[in-house]
Amino acid sequence: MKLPGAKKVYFASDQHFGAPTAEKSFPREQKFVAWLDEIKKDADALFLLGDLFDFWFEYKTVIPKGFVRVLGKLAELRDSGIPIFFFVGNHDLWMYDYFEKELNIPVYHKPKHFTINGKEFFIGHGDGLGPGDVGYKRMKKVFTNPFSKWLFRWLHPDIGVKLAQYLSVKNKLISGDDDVKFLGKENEWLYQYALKKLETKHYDFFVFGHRHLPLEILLKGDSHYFNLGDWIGYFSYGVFDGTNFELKRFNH
Ligand SMILES: [Mn+2]
Repeated sequence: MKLPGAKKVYFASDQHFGAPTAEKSFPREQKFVAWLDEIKKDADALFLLGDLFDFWFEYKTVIPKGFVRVLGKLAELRDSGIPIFFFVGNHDLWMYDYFEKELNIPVYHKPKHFTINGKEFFIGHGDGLGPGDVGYKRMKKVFTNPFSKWLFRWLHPDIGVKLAQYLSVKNKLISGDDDVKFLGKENEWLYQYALKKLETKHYDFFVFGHRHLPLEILLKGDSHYFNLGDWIGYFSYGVFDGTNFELKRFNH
């Protein structure tokens, strides 16, 4: 996809709204809404790279309660003409067409190549890419299996959503092993993944979330891998000004 004239493009991921409880998540949601208000002034596009919700599941006619402020603010930005792109994370992969129909925001289930102002971007949440993460990859097969999704859909939402919240917050089953310590770039799966990807095609920027750790790593030549961090402890985001990509933190 091409965004030729985009000179101020924002990226954020891993807000995990709803966790650990709705009450505790609320100040983070307010902070994120304040950030959206801020970027509304000059954003040419906004990329949300997944795990916006700690758990999200769309039934045919029902969505989970809550998140009204962030959904409303996204609607406001979108309605004002700012393109928004959503990549699902491992916590909100059960998205269907609600964002597309209600908010006019396309939802991507796989990483995608974008050309923005002449720069080549490879963008995604980042879960399950590269070597390792074996436990999570096994769980992802269960989560995305049509039969298990069908079974879950027929559980009453009061039970299903409670169960999923339990599995996410208490059990960490949805996350897999999310170790937020930096263990050197050689041990970063997404670094290895990006390096491999560069062997077949040139990209200027690989932008992922999932890691909950803001990272800027030089790959090869002038190709970089950026990880957006999160909105739990870092309140970090990425901004592309048409030439350079930079990680920043929102201090409100
Ligand atoms: Mn996450």
